[in-house]
Amino acid sequence: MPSATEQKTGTANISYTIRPPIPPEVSFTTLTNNATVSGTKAISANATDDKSVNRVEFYIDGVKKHTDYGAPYTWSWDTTSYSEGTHTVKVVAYDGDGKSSYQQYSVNVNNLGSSSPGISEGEGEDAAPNEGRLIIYVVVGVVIVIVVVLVSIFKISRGKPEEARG
Ligand SMILES: [Ca+2]
Repeated sequence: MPSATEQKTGTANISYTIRPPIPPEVSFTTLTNNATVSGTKAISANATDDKSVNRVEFYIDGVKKHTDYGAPYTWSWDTTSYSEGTHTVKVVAYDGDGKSSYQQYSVNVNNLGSSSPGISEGEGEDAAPNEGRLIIYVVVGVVIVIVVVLVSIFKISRGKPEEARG
């Protein structure tokens, strides 16, 4: 049976390798671990894959807040709606095979401390009095000019009768 022999030979020569899907890699690009954040913080991630990255998801304290389907993978996190103190920020990248990987950092939300909000309030308090002072200076200046002019006119008008008398 020559055909059966051929089939056996053929089968023996076939070889191939099954490779498991390779998960993507993801990392924060603008955030550092244990960073202090305030206001609106831009969270950016770099994601790569052997085939293609499907999406990157952004999590705060384990709650998904945003999904970005195209690079650059970014999300603006409004930290003012979160309590002061430690929170976790996580980015998860998925590839087309459903494989995923993540990176997670701890950050310190500080919107009430001695950071930028306090400084901006101080600038605001300084700005208004400066405007008020400027107005006062202008008014005082105008009043002084008017008084000087009136005094001059008064002296002239007093001087004339004296000259007329003398
Ligand atoms: Ca992959």
